[in-house]
Amino acid sequence: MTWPATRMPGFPTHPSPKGSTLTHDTLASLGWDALYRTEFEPYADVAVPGRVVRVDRGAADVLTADNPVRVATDTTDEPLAVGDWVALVATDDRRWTVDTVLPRRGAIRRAAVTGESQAQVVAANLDVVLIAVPAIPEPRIGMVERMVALAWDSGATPVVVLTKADLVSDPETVVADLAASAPGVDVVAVSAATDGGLDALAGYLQDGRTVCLLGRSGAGKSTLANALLGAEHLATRDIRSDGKGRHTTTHRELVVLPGGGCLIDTPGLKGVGLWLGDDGLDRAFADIEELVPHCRFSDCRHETEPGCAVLGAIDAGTLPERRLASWRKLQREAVWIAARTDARLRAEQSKKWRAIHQEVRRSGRIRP
Ligand SMILES: Nc1nc2c(ncn2[C@@H]2O[C@H](COP(=O)(O)OP(=O)(O)OP(=O)(O)O)[C@@H](O)[C@H]2O)c(=O)[nH]1
Ligand SMILES: [Mg+2]
Ligand SMILES: [Zn+2]
Repeated sequence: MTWPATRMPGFPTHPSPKGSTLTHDTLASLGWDALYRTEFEPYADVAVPGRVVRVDRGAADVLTADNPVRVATDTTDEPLAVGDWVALVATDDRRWTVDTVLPRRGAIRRAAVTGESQAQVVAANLDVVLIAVPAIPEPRIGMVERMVALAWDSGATPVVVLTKADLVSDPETVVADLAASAPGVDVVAVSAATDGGLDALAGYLQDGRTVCLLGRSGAGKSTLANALLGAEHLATRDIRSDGKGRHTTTHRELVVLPGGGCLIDTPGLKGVGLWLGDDGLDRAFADIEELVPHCRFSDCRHETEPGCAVLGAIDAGTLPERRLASWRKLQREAVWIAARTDARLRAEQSKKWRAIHQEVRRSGRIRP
């Protein structure tokens, strides 16, 4: 590993392409593997591969095998996301631009904001999502369930991290509550204040792996990231200011950990407007999904039907009623988000076609 753990100010803007002698070891530490190499093959003659570590308005920082570089992004068709693998080409004025974004293996996405049909990508190509849940105030289970679903949806493995464990006398109880709401998901208690539990995270942070921190504002994400970095690299909330409703972290950033692995810190998520797909929901509610095939009727709605295995488990006390309520709520939300996105997509398409028809009528032909 040759990359410094912190971002260097004043990046050189021009790495020297070395063609076939690229030090793929450095890229491997960032997660570059045989499949990416194959996907990059068509560009290999003219381009160098790199990983996006930070995106600003109009520009992004990209790590390449040689140098970190800053690239203009106003030429890319699709907005870049932190974690993207890109092919960079040199321009005439000896700068670099993004030629293509290699296919994303998965991403954390936020549902479309007003006027857009496309989901916004929070971070791409993740192996693990650490869901930061502070011990105080008392965890909101619904939010945790939602983030677990979101993480599964991204193709990554979620891990629930109880942060600020030093603030409660019985973190084990909170861990048990969280575990009940996240079946099949590891739950780890940590304290950045005492460094307690940090070694339990080491197993997830390995060379070549990408780990993303997710959680509401003030959950302790950047503090945890700094503890893992062993440096005060990321800004954290001042302990003296009450900081209510304020986001300390304002941009997403990928940092390379000294012990190996890439860590992405993100600004606090409010939870609403997160993109939810069916796959993520099915996995986050695996305890309910397992029961469904045992319902007497294949179209059981788990409401009043006789022989319903889900209601049976609630009666027997093996499934908390709250889980069924959460599942219903998030399913409704997923349906709503999908419908809204479809409607926007249709509206945009019909607008495009109207414009084309007008153009055809005016000029008698379709412009190339
Ligand atoms: N007691 C205690 N306080 C902590 C711990 N970790 C973080 N904090 C405090 O929690 C506050 C918020 O921490 P941040 O790391 O800035 O939170 P964040 O999740 O990055 O917040 P945003 O960037 O706004 O999303 C700070 O005042 C930290 O000092 C911990 O392990 N124990
Ligand atoms: Mg932060
Ligand atoms: Zn049923």
